[in-house]
Amino acid sequence: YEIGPSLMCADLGNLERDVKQLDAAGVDFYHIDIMDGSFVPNFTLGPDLVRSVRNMTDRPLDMHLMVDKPERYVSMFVNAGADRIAVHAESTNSLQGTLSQIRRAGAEAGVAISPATPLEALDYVYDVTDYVIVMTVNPGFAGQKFIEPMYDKIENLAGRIRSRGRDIPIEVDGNIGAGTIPECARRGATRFIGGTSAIFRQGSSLADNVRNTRLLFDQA
Ligand code: S6P
Ligand code: MG
Repeated sequence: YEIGPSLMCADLGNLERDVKQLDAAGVDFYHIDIMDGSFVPNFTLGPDLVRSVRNMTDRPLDMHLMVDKPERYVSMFVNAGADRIAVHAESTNSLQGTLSQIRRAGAEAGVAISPATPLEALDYVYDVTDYVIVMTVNPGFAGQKFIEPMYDKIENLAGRIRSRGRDIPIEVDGNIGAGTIPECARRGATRFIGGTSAIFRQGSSLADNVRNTRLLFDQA
């Protein structure tokens, strides 16, 4: 199991301090949310911040593009230092082409699917998909509540991947914490995004939060 903090939940005024502490605590990767105020009604981070984070850590940078027509920005984020780029199935008319474009640019290609999007959206792109992000909240904001039917969706997706004989990690994003991690893991998720519900919980240190989050994997 892997854990990746969601940097939109970090203290952006002290980002380097947070990243150093998280590196020392042994996180596996960093999740960076990109929003365009159109695909989702919010704004977050951008390529300049990705470039700064690239200079702070060697861990993989896992981009989550919540933007319309993400094919316009693939090279921008690869040049900024992204290792993995996930685009929303709902955000592009050319999902197959965009995933291929990400791979050609030298990054791993991910598909993110919003809660109401059926798994059939993935049917014809498994061969160009390196990982899937199952959104367990509606994209746009931190601090939301887990959408319960997503447990079945994770399990269903894990079965589809297995029946195709593929090894495609399932990443879960949204209210991932003590109340949801063990069940997500039991259903087949292997990568966990830690936001305000886990890594950035108030009242304890980042190191303690990372340690406590990892302990949850033992309950799976
Ligand atoms: C939401 C975004 C996520 C959030 C994460 C925050 O649109 O894609 O990556 O940063 O959900 O975690 P939490 O625990 O506050 O939901
Ligand atoms: Mg995200």
